[in-house]
Amino acid sequence: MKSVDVIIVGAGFAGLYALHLMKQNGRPAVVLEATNGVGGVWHRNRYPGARCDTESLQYSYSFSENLQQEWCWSERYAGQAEILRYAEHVVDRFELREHIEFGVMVRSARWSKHDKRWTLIADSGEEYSARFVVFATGSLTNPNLPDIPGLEKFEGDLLHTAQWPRKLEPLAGKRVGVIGTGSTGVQVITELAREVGRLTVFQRTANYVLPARNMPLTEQVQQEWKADYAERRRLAKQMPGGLLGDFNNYSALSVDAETRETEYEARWAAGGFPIMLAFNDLLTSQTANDTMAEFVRGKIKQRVRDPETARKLMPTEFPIGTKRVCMEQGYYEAFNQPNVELVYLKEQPITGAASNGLFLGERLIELDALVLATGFDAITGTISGMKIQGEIEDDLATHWQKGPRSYLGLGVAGFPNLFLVSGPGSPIGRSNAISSIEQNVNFIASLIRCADERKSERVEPTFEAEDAWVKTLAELAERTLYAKARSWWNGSNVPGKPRVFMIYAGGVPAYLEACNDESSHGFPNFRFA
Ligand code: NA7
Repeated sequence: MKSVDVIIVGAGFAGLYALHLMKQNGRPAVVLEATNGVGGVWHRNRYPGARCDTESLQYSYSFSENLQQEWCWSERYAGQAEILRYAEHVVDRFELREHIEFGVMVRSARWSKHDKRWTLIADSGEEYSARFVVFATGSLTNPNLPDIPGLEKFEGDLLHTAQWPRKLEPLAGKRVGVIGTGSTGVQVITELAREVGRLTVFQRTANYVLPARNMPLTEQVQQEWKADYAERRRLAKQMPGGLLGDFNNYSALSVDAETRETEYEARWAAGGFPIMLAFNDLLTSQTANDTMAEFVRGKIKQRVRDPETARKLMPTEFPIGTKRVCMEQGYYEAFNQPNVELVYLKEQPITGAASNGLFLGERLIELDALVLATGFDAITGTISGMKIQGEIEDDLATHWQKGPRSYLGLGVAGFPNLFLVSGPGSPIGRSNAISSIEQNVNFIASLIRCADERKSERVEPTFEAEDAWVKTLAELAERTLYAKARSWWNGSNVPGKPRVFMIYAGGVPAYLEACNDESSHGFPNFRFA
């Protein structure tokens, strides 16, 4: 049995930074990674068009000023291959590779009260022992698959976007179907529309899809950022989503319709998430939200030529921003092409599959390939898929059966010396993922250091702190419109999953304050023993 101080599960951006920090702190650590490469979500999601929807100058590590200065991003939003190169560069630059074991799928973890250690067991039966375990398993890892009757009969290529094969016969000229119109679907549809013979898009719910306005990053822009990177990072932490943007801290209803329109137009033209910062009540007031939703519907109407297709593409079922808005570059124009057809599943449901396509009632849509852009059993799916047994009777999945429980999204009462990076209860999904990861990992590292200083063999949040945090999360979510959407943020995208808003909705500054309060007061809501 391999024995170390810290086991980190997952070699995505969270796992890599956790490893770097443990190494820097002189703590023997190993990363166990299920796949054969680093980069997590960027290793798995190799579908055509895969690209980050957060700007690359912000979607990057800040822990090393040298790294920030050296690395040059080529575009405003980096594509999958470039992000993967960045992850590889970090691994080499900080000499992490020798501490990563690839192809190790962790199946279970058991805490020994007697030894005060965790034992992790991999698929292969191999065992690993550690004092601390850090689950850096990502929030978008386990694919969510649609339940289509007879899908096993389909003989074409069946491809989930998060399990895209390295080698695939080109789809150019073929008949391809895509199910799903979330961020992934939007990207893959736009890309495939250019090359396939016939593309059928199966849409269950129309989404708000906003212009990304991707472009090459000029030397000048990069230099401006690099000249005061630290200050920009500091300011970003003061923004609700941890991303720089011009935030109007007043109501959409406090200005007249013309002013609102001008504001939306300017932000539409600039592209990116900052459109959601146009007013401070877009996610709390239905009336305010309606003003922006209507603006976006108007844009869709202008861009899609066929009125019937435009109608189907116009989102009406949930308030804008209550599930992650999607970023596009030519998405709506794809539907003006003669080779692209939109099927609105609420009007024409898929009734079954055949060896050569999908049935919509009597009609068979013949397909050579079917792309499932159907998202993830997000945030909790990967962790709940493992059998994690702490000190309480229930294993972690059972403990979370009615909805996840954690303190700060970082630890779970009854599971000593176990930490989560970007776990349920953290701002993941509503924040800059990499900044959140760095902050979470820094917190965990200082907690471990504190446990050592106090000569504690175990540390975990108290049950009271966990209860209070779960209550806070629910109260914060209740003040928003988030419950109105089906999304991976509240688990409602996966049939049977409890519908609980799993993300801290109080904004990044308030979350950071809660974490900083905790650490600056010596972690009063953690039990050291
Ligand atoms: P999302 O955002 O969860 O989107 C999944 C899409 O798949 C969405 O349009 C779903 O429709 C659709 N879906 C899911 N299950 C089905 C079934 N059974 N039938 C038809 N359609 C279905 O996942 P993504 O991968 O696009 O994005 C995840 C995150 O990655 C994103 O938020 C960014 O942070 C990056 P629905 O809307 O539920 O009706």
